[in-house]
Amino acid sequence: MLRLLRQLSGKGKWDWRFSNQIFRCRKPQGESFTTMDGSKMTNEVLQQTAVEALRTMVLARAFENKISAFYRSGLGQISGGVYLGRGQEAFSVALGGQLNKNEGDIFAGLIRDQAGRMGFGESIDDAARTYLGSVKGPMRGRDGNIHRGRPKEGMPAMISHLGTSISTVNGMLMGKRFQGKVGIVGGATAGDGATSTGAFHEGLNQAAVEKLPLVVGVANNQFAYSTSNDRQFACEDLVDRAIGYGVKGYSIDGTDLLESIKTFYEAISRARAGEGPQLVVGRLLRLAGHGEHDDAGYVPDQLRAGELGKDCVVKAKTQLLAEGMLSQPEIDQFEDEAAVAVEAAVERAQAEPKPHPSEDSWHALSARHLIEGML
Ligand SMILES: Cc1ncc(C[n+]2csc(CCOP(=O)(O)OP(=O)(O)O)c2C)c(N)n1
Ligand SMILES: [Mg+2]
Repeated sequence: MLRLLRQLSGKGKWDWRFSNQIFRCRKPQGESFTTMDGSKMTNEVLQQTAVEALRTMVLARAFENKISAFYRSGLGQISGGVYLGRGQEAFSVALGGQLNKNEGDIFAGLIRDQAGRMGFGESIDDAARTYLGSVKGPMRGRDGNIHRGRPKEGMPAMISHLGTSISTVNGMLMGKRFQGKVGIVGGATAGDGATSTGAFHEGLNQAAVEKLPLVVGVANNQFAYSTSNDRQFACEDLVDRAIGYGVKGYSIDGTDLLESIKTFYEAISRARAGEGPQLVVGRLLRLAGHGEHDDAGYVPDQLRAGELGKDCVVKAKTQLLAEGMLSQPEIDQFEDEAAVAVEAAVERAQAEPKPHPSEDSWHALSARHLIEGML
């Protein structure tokens, strides 16, 4: 890892910053990697994005494994439910990790988007504090799991997992448009089940009509809780719907990190260039239950054993090694760093106070403290 850092920084091309126990690298400012049709990225950018994405995936997986272990222990550290993004990290980080928080982009992550959230810039402390109920968390210890956000920093809290994020991001993008801000992209995610809701249709239609710079990542994990694709929609591929909305559609293997990165790079570039909403549908499988209370016994063994059942983290490691993008010792270092970061964040959150049951006002949610930057 350090060798890689030295190699990259030695070329003077990358700005590595140390924050929240992880190095974050930024795209060099002022350089354009977009071709005329917005579809190509240089190999150097692909490699740098993929390496950072894998590191984020490893961290997200380690964090979620820890939270899952707490939940399963039954010792009461977690008062809400636990919902994992296991198996969906590649697709998630390919969107969240390629948006630029510091330039005003927006990312509305859902319950499967721990990797995307971290890729966008959510700190591991925000995640740990929310699950473990610390008052220092962005929801001040009141939210059991994933309805957390920092709207001022481009991370709206999710309302529901069922398609509502699209309208939320539309509103934020319209607000930026009215303020005269240009070149900003909003990313929203949805599941296959969410695409059947009115909220999804209304949101995507509105974005198309307004030609908003919106990128929607639909993680088709084959099930909405236990409802399979054949009970969910009658079109062959969800991407077929893009034509009906009048937006650009992409259908990809969502377990493939490099394919996901390249596709979202193109989609984000197009949205940023003013070409309106982009719909990316990724085929994958969630490698967990709907929540940790669900054993997912309804998922056929054949599906688990097939291509979609491949673990995207394992696949990405193999892929990046084969491409010569990084070495096994560097991957091992990612794992070690992630384990240390998770333990440290959990220890910090556990040591912090929880909301007081009688002294706290317990209004459901007040975003004022977030908007005013008081946390
Ligand atoms: C309006 C609304 N209806 C139902 C639910 C309960 N619910 C939460 S997630 C979910 C299934 C979602 O399936 P999908 O969109 O495929 O996402 P996945 O869980 O597979 O990521 C349901 C029924 C909800 N949160 N909100
Ligand atoms: Mg689903």
